[in-house]
Amino acid sequence: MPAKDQIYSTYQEKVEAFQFDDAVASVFSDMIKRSVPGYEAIITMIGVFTQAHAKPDTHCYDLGCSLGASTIAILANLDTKNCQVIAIDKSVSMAQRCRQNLKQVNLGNNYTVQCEDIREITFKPASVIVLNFTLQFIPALERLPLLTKIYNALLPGGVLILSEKICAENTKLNTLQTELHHAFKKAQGYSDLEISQKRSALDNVLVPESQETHESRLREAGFKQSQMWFQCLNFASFYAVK
Ligand code: GEK
Repeated sequence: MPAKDQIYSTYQEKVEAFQFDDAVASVFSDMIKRSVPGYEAIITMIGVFTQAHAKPDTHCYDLGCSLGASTIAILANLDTKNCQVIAIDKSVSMAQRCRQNLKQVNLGNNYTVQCEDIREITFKPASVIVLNFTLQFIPALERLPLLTKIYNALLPGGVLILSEKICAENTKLNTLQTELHHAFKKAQGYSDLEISQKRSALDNVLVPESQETHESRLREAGFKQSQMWFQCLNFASFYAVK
């Protein structure tokens, strides 16, 4: 059983900006499952996309890997020979815990876990690149340069899976989706206090954008084909093929 997320359960005089520190890393598996509707379905599908797109003598990237849930889905579904999986997270606590988790699941040794900023890495030729709820933490102006680097790193037929919290351009729909997301969190056992304190902590840290913004940026980065293949309330995942 993963440790229960109780980080925002007691009243905080001043809620600090959200950080991926050790307190968060130690409960992250529980936190993300109870906060992101459809998270587990997306992880399963990352395995399916990997089976369809991973090619021999290439690399698969999990950018912003946290505890390695997507990395594990990739490794468990690699039928291809000589395909190296690279999991990257800039949080020291996340990268360390990810290494421990990967050792435990014992899915071979064709992977590395790197503690780095994904904006600064040099990509190797790739067939699968996963950004599962990570782009939303990158400053808005740095998102296109990162997606362009990703497009350039992908080989023809390679895939980017991009999952994000999104906002609706229609204000009424946006309010409704936000309310329903909070209702989802309450149904997962979070209190009103936890929901509102976490929301304050994420303000200006997690910056969501609309479906339209994501799709036009994917085009600008070079992707001619992309599709929003998943949506549950204000959480979505896109599939873009080079
Ligand atoms: C999952 N993908 O379970 N460079 C590297 N890592 C970063 C950067 C950056 N510039 N910015 C943020 N991160 C995972 C979940 S969580 C999503 C991803 C969430 C890392 C950050 O440290 C954190 O571990 C992760 O991106 C985002 O499938 O918390 O909503």
